[in-house]
Amino acid sequence: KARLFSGMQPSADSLQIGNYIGALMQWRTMQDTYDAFFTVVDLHAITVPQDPKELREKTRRTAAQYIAAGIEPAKSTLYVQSQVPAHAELAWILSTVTGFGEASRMTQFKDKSQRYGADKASVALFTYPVLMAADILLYQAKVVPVGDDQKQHVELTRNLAERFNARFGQTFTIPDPVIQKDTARIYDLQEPTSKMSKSAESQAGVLYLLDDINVTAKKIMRAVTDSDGIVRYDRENKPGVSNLLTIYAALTGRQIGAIEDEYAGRGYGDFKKGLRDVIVAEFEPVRARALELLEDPAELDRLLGANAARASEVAEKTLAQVYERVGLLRAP
Ligand code: AQP
Repeated sequence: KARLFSGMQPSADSLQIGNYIGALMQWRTMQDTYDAFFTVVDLHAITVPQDPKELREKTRRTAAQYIAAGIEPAKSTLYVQSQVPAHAELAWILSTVTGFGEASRMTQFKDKSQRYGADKASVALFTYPVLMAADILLYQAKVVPVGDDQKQHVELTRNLAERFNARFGQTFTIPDPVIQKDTARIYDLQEPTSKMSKSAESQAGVLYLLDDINVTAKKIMRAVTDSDGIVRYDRENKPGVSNLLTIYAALTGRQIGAIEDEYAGRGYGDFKKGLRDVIVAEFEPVRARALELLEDPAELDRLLGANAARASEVAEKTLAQVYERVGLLRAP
């Protein structure tokens, strides 16, 4: 089986529907075909300030949502990044083959550093993509399913792997990003031109997996649309309605055209109610299962620890090879 790697940051109490559609749904099907590693990337989360107690809790909650969404720890390796030290170690080595200029071109850093202010942005936020490259390359992953916002980081990973291989000899597998085209990006319901984010400042336009179902329903009914009243996909001129159509299609597996036809002449109220029912039906079991798992944190921690040990075995092999190639003197 080919290797697959993907991960999410424990940067909020709950994941959002973009994480679910853009990542978890794909992971769920791909875990049958691939030798998959799914990570809660806590080292990435601390690139912006986190409260220590909350971070631990968010890490557990993120892992619980992976499982609740259908990632099976018996099938896939599901672990917490910081429990495998090789991630941080390889990131340092890779940073030595990363150009300052190429790192500066990463648009996520530009977006996020703007959010926090250039002075407050950490060096780690800047080198975030190098750590992500280490995550992927440690496992010799061939396949990396991500939303299209992460495509640039996977491109960088490929470049670093090729450069390292050329300089030090064949070491890393060159990974391919896997992006589901039409549903690659879900937008904020209140600001349908910005990507939906779990750590967004305003939660009004973010559909969280663990939100109370009534809260989710309200957010959908209040989603920004437009004044022409026609359920039609037009990303340019009707970003709100188009985003809702994307979500509808992704969760039901239906074509956008078929959904447009169904709601022809019926107005946004009906359309939103239909979408609300689809989302509530999808979220309810996931939420219930996640909350159930969180009732026994010791058991969850034990499971994650066992999976981290499995991940370490693979990661340590790659790291040992890298240290050897780079010429670091090993203890006898
Ligand atoms: N809006 C989105 N549409 C489609 N896919 C998305 N992803 C995130 N938002 C959307 C995908 O979810 C995975 C998890 O990403 P992450 O946790 O590493 O961080 P992110 O991409 O920055 O996600 P968020 O929710 O926006 O988190 P914060 O607020 O912490 O920055 C990735 O595969 C991503 O593509």
